[in-house]
Amino acid sequence: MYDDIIGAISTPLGEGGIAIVRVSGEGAIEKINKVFQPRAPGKDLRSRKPFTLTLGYIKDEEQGILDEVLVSIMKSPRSYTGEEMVEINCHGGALAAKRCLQRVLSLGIRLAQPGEFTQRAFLNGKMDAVQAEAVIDIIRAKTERGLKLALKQMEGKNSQYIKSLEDLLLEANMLLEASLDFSEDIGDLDYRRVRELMESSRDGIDKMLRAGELGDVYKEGISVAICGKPNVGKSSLLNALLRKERAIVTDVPGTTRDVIEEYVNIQGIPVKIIDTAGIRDTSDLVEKIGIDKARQAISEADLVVLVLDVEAGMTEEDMNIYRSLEKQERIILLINKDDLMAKNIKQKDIERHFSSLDVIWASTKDDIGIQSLAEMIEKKVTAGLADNEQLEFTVSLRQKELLKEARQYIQEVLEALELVPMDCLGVDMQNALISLGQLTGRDLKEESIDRIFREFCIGK
Ligand SMILES: Nc1nc2c(ncn2[C@@H]2O[C@H](COP(=O)(O)OP(=O)(O)OP(=O)(O)O)[C@@H](O)[C@H]2O)c(=O)[nH]1
Ligand SMILES: [Mg+2]
Repeated sequence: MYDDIIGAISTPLGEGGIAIVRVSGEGAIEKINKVFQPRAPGKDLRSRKPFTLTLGYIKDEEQGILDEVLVSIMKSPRSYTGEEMVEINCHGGALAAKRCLQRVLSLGIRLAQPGEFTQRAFLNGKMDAVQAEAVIDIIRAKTERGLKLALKQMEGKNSQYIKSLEDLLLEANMLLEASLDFSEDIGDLDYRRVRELMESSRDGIDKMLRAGELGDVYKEGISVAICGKPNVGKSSLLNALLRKERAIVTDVPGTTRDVIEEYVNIQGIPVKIIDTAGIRDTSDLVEKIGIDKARQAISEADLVVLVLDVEAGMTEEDMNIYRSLEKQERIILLINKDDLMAKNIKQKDIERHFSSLDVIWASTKDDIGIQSLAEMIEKKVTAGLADNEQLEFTVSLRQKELLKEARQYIQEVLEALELVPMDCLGVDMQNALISLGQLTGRDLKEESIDRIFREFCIGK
């Protein structure tokens, strides 16, 4: 437990109905009570039950009213941080909340550092490190799906799974140690059993890493670049995906000059859609710069939608653009303007030139193929990642590093199992257990703890 009391505004700054000033630490109620005047007589904060709300006023230095507030109190250990807590609901708006906070700080309460409330929750055993990291993911979630994953992590789904992997290792370790200490009594080590245990913990780690990659898609999102020659309907496609007229659309080839980026939720995935300038040979300086930027954006995108125009037909320009694209597996071919009568691209042309690509026939004008494109994008980025056991995790970079580390140690034990003396196996075994322990935070060093919470905002 800490011996000082911390306070901060936990709601975003700016105009709003209310803001919350959060205070945590032993003696917080006593402190806040000094500047609180209940509206109904006798409702002194010290005499109130935990989890009750009290209406009243925060008083300024001259005993005048600073703000009308609603105060909730919580007692240790039943609070977010595990400590005694007070939450003051004051009026929102840049000034009102700040003045309330200043009054609180004038009582000798220290301004909380970023993430300090959650850090205290962690150090007081209210949550483990994996759960604490989930708090950041919850705050930053961009889609429903991302939020759901983060909530699962916070409930302890990852932690339980890691615990089950640890149990496998612990059992293997126990067998190793027992055979070292009491080899006369229990006979030879059951290598097969140790191998089995270690392999299933390694496979469990792999599963978690794979599921984590899928989780990343929903958490971090992906980028999709739309490319093609001028006038095929790239900007129209951007607008259709966004369902708003974001980019200028005209029948003049070379309309889009700059790279346009917009975010949209596609099947629960946060997707950055990038509309680019039509690629062609040109002497126009501005257009040339736009085309260079287009090429850059296309090379960096996770997926690329190559747009063709069914009326304009397939030209050398299209083929050149296609040939300049790297990594076939990230390309989706979209044949646009399929509403038009003039079909100058045929199914057999596609089969001949683009047999390896996923193809969508579309009309941005009639809203045909747009939903198929959304589904195709989801399918492509989740292919091979989806786990049939429905293990859904988000795995932070820190967790990923530790999982890989643990996996490496396990692998070393497995490779050496029957070849080296048993007491040499113990070190790698211990290291694997330490790596897993650091995941949930049990064996976490102080600097790693600080690193986790530095990412938070003040007030969380
Ligand atoms: N009939 C029909 N016309 C379309 C369709 N999609 C786009 N167009 C028309 O095609 C023309 C070009 O559309 P844009 O979206 O500006 O094309 P672009 O690929 O962004 O063109 P640049 O920015 O010049 O490279 C416009 O006149 C659109 O109205 C479609 O599905 N059907
Ligand atoms: Mg355009």
